Amino acid sequence: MIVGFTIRPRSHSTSTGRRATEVRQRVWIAVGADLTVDTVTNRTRSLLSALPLTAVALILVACGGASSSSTFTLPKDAKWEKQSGSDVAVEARDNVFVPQFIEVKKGTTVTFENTGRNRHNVLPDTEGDFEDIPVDKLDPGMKDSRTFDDVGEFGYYCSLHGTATKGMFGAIKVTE
Ligand SMILES: [Cu+2]
Repeated sequence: MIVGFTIRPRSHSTSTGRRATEVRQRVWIAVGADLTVDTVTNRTRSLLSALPLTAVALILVACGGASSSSTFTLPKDAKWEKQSGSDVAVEARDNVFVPQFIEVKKGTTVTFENTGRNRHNVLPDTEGDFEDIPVDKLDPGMKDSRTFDDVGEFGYYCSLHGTATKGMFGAIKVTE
């Protein structure tokens, strides 16, 4: 259930000595337990006021876990191509990514460069795995980079010339 309550801090003086106007903060917290506002004791109240931060932390942990467990199924006969260095390049040609399936170390920056004549973009298979590179940032001759700090396998594709599994697509395997 959802519990809403109001924190009303005691009036206090500001550094200029004027009385600060009372600030009302309304905090809504979703809790599993069947709490009602009447049963919220002072102690529970202070516990609850600490909750939003905890909730945010938990959400962040959950998101981090999701991206690091990303996997990608290599097409039959395809292999990961190991790349060395902290900066590696992937060309967006007409209409294929080269090299298509790369393996890099955590923290590597991958630069996508449009060396073709067509417009291309780079979209992760799983939204949010890394930030999209939109078409207007990857016109012919342009390049844009993304840094991969999480271990996992991140598939991507150009939505103009492919899908996550066909045509203009590729993947980046990030290892420790
Ligand atoms: Cu394309």
